Amino acid sequence: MYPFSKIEKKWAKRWKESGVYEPNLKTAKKPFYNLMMFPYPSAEGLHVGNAYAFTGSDVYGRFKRLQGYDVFEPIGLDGFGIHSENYAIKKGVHPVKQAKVSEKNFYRQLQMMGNGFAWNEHLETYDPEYYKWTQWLFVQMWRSGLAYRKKQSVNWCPSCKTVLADEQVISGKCERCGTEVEKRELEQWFFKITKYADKLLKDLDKIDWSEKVKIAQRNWIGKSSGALIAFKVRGKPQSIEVFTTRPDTIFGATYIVLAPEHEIVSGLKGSAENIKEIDKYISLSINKSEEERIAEKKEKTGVELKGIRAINPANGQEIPIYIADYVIVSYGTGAIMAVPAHDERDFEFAKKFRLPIKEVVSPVKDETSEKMKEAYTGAGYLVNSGKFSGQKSEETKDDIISHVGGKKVTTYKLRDWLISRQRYWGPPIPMIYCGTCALAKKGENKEMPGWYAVPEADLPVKLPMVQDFRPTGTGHSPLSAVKSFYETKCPACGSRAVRETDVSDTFLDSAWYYLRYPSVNAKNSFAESAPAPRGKKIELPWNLGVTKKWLPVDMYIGGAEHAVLHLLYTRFVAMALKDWGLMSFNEPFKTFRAHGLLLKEGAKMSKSKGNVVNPDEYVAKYGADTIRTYLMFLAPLTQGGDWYDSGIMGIVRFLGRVWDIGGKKQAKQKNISRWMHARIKKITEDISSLHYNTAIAELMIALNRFEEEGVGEKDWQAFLVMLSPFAPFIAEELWEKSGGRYSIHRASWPKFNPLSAVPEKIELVIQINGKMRGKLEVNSGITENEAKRLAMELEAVKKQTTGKTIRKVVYISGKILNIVV
Ligand code: ANZ
Ligand code: ZN
Repeated sequence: MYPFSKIEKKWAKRWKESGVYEPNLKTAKKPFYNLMMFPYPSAEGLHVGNAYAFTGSDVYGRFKRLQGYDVFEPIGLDGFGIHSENYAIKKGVHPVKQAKVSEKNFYRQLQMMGNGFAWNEHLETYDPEYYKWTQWLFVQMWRSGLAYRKKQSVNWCPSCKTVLADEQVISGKCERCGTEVEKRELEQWFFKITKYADKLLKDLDKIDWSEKVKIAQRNWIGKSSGALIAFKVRGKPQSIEVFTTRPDTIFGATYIVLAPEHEIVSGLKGSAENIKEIDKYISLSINKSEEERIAEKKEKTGVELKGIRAINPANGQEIPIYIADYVIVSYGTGAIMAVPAHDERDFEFAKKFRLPIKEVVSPVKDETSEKMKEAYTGAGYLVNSGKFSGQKSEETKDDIISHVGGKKVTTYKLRDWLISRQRYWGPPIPMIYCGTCALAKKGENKEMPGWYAVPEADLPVKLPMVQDFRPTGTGHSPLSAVKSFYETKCPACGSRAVRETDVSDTFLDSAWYYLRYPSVNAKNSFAESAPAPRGKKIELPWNLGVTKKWLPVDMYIGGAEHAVLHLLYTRFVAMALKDWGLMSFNEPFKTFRAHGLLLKEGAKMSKSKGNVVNPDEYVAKYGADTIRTYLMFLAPLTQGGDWYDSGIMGIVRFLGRVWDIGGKKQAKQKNISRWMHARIKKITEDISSLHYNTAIAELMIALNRFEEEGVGEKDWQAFLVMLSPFAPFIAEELWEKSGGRYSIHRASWPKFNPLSAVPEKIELVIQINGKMRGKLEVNSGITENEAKRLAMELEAVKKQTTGKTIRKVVYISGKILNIVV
């Protein structure tokens, strides 16, 4: 093996000293902001999955730099929050102390991987200089009416002992620790992300993001257009309002279903004949999680309100009323008109409870089915629908809504962002509650008397050092036991007041970090137009000139698992900042690509399986260049890859051969060869589309040829430049040897002439046992396998090889293929 460890040390030092990766943030001519999701230290060190993602992003940044862009590739740590705190608890170390250890270790590893980071602009979310602005952001949300406090049934993780936002509950479990989430009735802080539901949805069409992430966001926002329709209750003053997306099916509504928690139930059940049965059903179902209740496989359950009937407003028919837990109280109105003929859930329920299934939409005009075997959920022609029969279902929706006196509405699945956490390791929510003002009904927001934001000038509200930092489980943060922290004065009347003791969600820290990087070392700007205090000039967390130059982010790479978490929150915050006049764009990331998952021999890496690859160990053994190239060679970046220890040797040999050729003297050469133009074209296209694996394969083909035929200096230097995004250290070393000017990472990407890049044709001689049996005209870049495949198709070869075993195939690149039988 070549002396990688000496080379890697040497160049890492030189790069840092000469600032090759530090663009001039004020004067850069062609800015390109290349960002990767910053890591959260929730473990001993960098996971090889992080190394994979970061290398993938770094290759792109290096490619752009070589193409003449001023690339800015910053890095930091998302070190505040539950993930880091949970790790500290597990280790039995105070999070303040653990943060220092993690920071050192993560930064060492990130440097070791050879990424072209602009280290001068690093940031850590637990730095008071940073979280001062996270708190500032909270204050602006409050002043603009986007932050509010409300008592509500919320998600509670009994293990993390805190509430969670809906986005942080994955299949009913805590996103951080996997514990089953419970419901608790608590007063909490929320951000009104729902105000932006429509914009968040519409603007998806304007951004170049991985399609699967866009789809996930669309589904999460869950816009649906439907109607509210009232069903009278027979002989009672009440009526039941349902939400439906299919008003066209109303003639087929054969019963009503209420969610067990629906408020009308308490008023109605008194007149039912089976109160006991109803109460029993309700108490059983309200303890189930939503996830469990709407699971498709689950058998439908429910109970009828016996003796009570609703009236279908379309045809005056009396229909029964049920309570069933497949209807969710928080969606729509918490009540539905059930149309078993055209809705799968209703169909199943009707079968079980022997309720009438009445067909009202038929795929064929004027035809009805004998007996329905399953719900027909498509569009078609109305049947059994009074004067509407015969019309197209899609076209009658509006007419039917007005016929029954309904109202058109749009609903969203998206809920407001629950932002408070009953934990220690986060930015204290910068709010103060004054009891005196509350009694006098005074405050900054009429609906929440007594509440005041901490004035901007008093930020940050520093997180105090608290020995007993562990979550309490009482619904209050550990800060609620720290008198010296929470006792304060009312900013309005000066009376004794208390601070909010919850901290904010980690995802608020990461919702704006990309804005801060370019301004870490610049002077902040002032702006007139923040939400308030009106008319005052307020300081911003960033410099407007620098922000304008560098943002929005040009390329963002990260995990798809953040689709409806970080990637949604960030867009919301950007839209709010834009509306406040503090930013000139709505969308933070022009292009986003989700990288795939890195597996270990087909399996997901996990501590419990003991199959986690530690990048340190491998870099020490093979060097960062080899590990980087190996990772990128696995598959296209967006697909992920499968790590096999045995696969590394292929790259070890490849770079070893590169090293050997680099040690030889290159022949004089004036221009890049025609053959090389074709390689350059392919590699340029492959890297642009994140198909790094095939770009590397192309470099391997080139190396084969160099070994067989020698290489001129121009071709060799072009090769090194194209290798440098993957293997930056060895490329720099060999570049220097070849007489290149420091640094290769500021050199120019080789240009290809599209005409020259047309593959050259060559003549390949096909031999059997050393005897010529034919000739093939092929592209000069042909691989051995491809040549073999074509040769086997030749009649002469077929004749000579049928019935015989092929012992070996000798391929002399671009010249001879000899088959030994
Ligand atoms: C009658 C109907 C007939 C419906 C039909 C569907 C098909 P999306 O598209 O997800 O918005 N629904 C309404 N509120 C509900 C709740 N709280 N819990 C469970 N289901 C609820 O779904 C809207 C449809 O889901 C609504 O339209 C309603 O059923 C049901 F052939 O009304 B539909
Ligand atoms: Zn948890």
